[in-house]
Amino acid sequence: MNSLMKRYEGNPILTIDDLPKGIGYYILNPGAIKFNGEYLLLVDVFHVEGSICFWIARSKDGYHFKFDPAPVDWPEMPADTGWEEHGCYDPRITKIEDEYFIFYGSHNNKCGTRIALAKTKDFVKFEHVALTSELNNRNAALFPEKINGMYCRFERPFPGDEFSPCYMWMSFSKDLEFWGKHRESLLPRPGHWDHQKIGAGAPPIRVKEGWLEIYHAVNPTCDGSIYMLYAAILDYKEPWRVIARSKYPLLFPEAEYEQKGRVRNVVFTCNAILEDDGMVKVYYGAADTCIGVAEAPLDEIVKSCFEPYRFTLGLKKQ
Ligand code: BMA
Repeated sequence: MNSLMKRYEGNPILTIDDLPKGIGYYILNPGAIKFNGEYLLLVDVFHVEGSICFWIARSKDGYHFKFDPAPVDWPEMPADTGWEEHGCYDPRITKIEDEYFIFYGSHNNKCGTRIALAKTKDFVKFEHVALTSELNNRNAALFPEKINGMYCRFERPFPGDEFSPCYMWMSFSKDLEFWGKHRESLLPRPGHWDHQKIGAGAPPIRVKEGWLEIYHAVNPTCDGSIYMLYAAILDYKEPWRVIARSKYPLLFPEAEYEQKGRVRNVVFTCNAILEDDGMVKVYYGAADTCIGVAEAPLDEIVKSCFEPYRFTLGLKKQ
């Protein structure tokens, strides 16, 4: 395997078989957080009825997880939003003070996806905060600190289909409800695996060099897309400024459970956890079917962003 991150040998750590029989077909792309001494995954479950909703899985050691007996009691979308939610997916959890904010894709079968925000203090009671984007936007990841006095997030507007080029933007908000001051941030890199389509992975992690962003890249092939993970270092005060970027993927779908499933060749993350010993754990959906965890020391991930190129043909030096 060539990926920088090391897969846990017990992967996949969760599959649909860990839920009671008859619940669903696939599980994927969990939000991940440490809460009250437990690792907690907020998992997308594709139910037998066709909708997607969240179930929590818990673990003491970060590797052995057990699902709660029932799905999360997710708040109904308020009628005054005028938006009917048929599924919620790809939750990204950010802790700010004593609250956990969750940006997720709010799906409507007739029109598509918008970014919604929910919050919780205890992972039992969840509250709707706002519907925070127009149509065709997702992959929102909230920074854990304000930037110049404003909440800041990544977002990823897209043209509506799954195949056109698109990339990461940022927007800002005073109240988490209304988002503006949109600006470009990470762009695709010609000549790299991330030359076509990219989006936030995990909410950024504060590092001494600035912010570490683990993002996903989508590479088109004649036979579907390959989803992989990359890293970038962003300026602390002006995070739209890219300081360095990994030259090769942190995680590329090389394992069988990442290459075969509902959507082949996918590793996709929504949260990374920085451990006290300096290891980064990335929980990820594999082939849109099951969940794995991969790890690497933070220092190595950061270092990989600053490494020089080895194969330089036509590559942009960023
Ligand atoms: C993205 C998202 C993810 C999914 C991935 C691969 O566009 O929709 O939820 O895991 O595609 O299918």
